[in-house]
Amino acid sequence: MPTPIVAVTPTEKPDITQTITPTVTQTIAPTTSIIETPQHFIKGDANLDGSITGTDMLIIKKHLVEIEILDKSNLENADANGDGEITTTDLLTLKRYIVGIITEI
Ligand SMILES: [Ca+2]
Ligand SMILES: [Ca+2]
Repeated sequence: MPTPIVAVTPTEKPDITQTITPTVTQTIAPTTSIIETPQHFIKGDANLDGSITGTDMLIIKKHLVEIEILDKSNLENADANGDGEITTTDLLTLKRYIVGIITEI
C-alpha cells in the first residue's frame, strides 16, 4: 500500500529579512609626532635636572672616584669642557660657573 502524500502548507513564513546598518564610525587621526631633541642636554647638568648646581659637582666627584658611575646621558652633560672625558677640569668648570666666575659653560 503506497504512502499517502500529504501536502503541507506553511501557515507562517519565517521573516529572514534583516537590515544591517553600520552604527560605528571611527576616525583615526595621527595625534603624536616624534621630534628628536636631546633631552636635558645642558653642559654641566650631570643629574639631568635642568640646572647646574653643587649636586652636579657631587655627582661628578662620585663618578671620578668610582662610587657612582654615570650613564651615557649623564656623561655627556658632565663633560663640561667638551673634551670627551670626565675629569677634575669639568669639576673646576662647574665650580667656576656656580660661583659666577664664568657665566656660561
Ligand atoms: Ca643638575
Ligand atoms: Ca671634560
